Amino acid sequence: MEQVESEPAVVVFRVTDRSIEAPESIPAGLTTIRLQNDGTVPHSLVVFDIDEGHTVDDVARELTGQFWPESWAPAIGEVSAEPGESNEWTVRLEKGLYAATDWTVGPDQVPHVARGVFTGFEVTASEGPEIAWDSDVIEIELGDFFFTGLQDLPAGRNTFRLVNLSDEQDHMLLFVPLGDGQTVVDMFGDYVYERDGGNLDFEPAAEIGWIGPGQEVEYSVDLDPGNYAVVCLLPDGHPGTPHSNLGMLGQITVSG
Ligand SMILES: [Cu+2]
Repeated sequence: MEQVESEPAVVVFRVTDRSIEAPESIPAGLTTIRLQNDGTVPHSLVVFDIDEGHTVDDVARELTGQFWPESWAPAIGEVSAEPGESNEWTVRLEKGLYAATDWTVGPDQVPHVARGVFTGFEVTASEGPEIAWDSDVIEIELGDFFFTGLQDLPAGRNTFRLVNLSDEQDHMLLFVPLGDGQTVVDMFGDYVYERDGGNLDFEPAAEIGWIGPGQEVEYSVDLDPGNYAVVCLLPDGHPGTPHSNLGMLGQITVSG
């Protein structure tokens, strides 16, 4: 199909503490998925692309925590946002069924899913021309267990397109500020996975969310000058060794 240079369509997912409001039907194509957090606590939004033969209810039934081993519904991205704020990523939606949720746990330790923060939507065939990916981006490949294309960056907004080359592993990238003289090995060399309950024991400056096997996504992140650890902390199995311990760790300098 012929491709045109144009901004992707933006679809807003309005997340409250008890619901997600979003269109029930979205045309296929390159789409910016925007989380608008209208709740009172931080929320994340993750979207699953459901294979034919499965339903939105199947996802609801199988979704028991912030891990997702089901290969019939890969995650196609995740963002988080503070109350009153928004965050977004871009992905090419194909015709079919999708589910969207906040699978994290609230400050009261209750999973947001249990309160109804879950929805399904259908992507329908598109009539219009196909919008091309932005060509002016930093390309990063994620594999088992490495990433390519990581580089020092200018301060401010940088846009990445990430491809997960794996057949079975989910991947993500965190940018975590390093202290004076600290290295990524000091911080994550023997990291022990402590994210159960949604709690991190460090403060990431930016997060490029959950990317299922074979998926391609585009994220923009804002970074201040400094040195950063760049890691994937998803586990190899559950429980399992963090991917950072298997090779998915790097270090970059952001210059102002
Ligand atoms: Cu990974």
